[in-house]
Amino acid sequence: MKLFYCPLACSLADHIALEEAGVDYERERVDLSTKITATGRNYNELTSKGYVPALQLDNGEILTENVAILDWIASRHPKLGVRGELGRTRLLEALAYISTELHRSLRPLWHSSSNQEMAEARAAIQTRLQFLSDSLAGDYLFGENLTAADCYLFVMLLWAERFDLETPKPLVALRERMRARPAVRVAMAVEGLN
Ligand SMILES: N[C@@H](CCC(=O)N[C@@H](CS)C(=O)NCC(=O)O)C(=O)O
Repeated sequence: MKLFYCPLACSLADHIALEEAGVDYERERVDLSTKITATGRNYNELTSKGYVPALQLDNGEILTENVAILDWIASRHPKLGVRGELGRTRLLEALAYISTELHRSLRPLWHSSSNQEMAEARAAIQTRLQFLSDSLAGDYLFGENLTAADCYLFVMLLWAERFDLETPKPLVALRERMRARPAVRVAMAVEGLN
């Protein structure tokens, strides 16, 4: 299996989840400006979506979308999932929220946007971070154990830090807790982020 990633992109969430799962996998960097991978492949031929992450399974199939990839990893490595009858649904609920509400809101900060777009984005992000902070069930989103949703949230918190966004204290603590985890340190070191 091979993860296609770009440093500090949202694919870091999947990178961390694979490290946390302790699986054997390869990774290949993608230059998003040229769409050429580290081995010289045309990334658009791998996925016409042209964005990271993509996870190539051992049978050659390509998975895309953070929600799907993180859910796939958690389904195979239940320590990254949520326990209980509604566990998978709750995990998907959190992944969908992070993807569609938070990740999406952060986009204007990465691209040249008007002052008004920036201000609206910052306000939306603050509301959504507060919601997530209020829903923390312990050290992590679902309690004392890290799940695939925390991997995704962590990347959004790194971006919030990068753009100097006001972040509720419990989420700052979660970010630092995550940053100290050996698997996170490995993924970040590979991406040149330490
Ligand atoms: N819907 C996709 C969006 C992924 C996405 O936004 N990837 C960004 C990096 S965080 C990217 O590769 N952008 C480059 C591009 O779109 O050309 C998902 O949730 O996985």
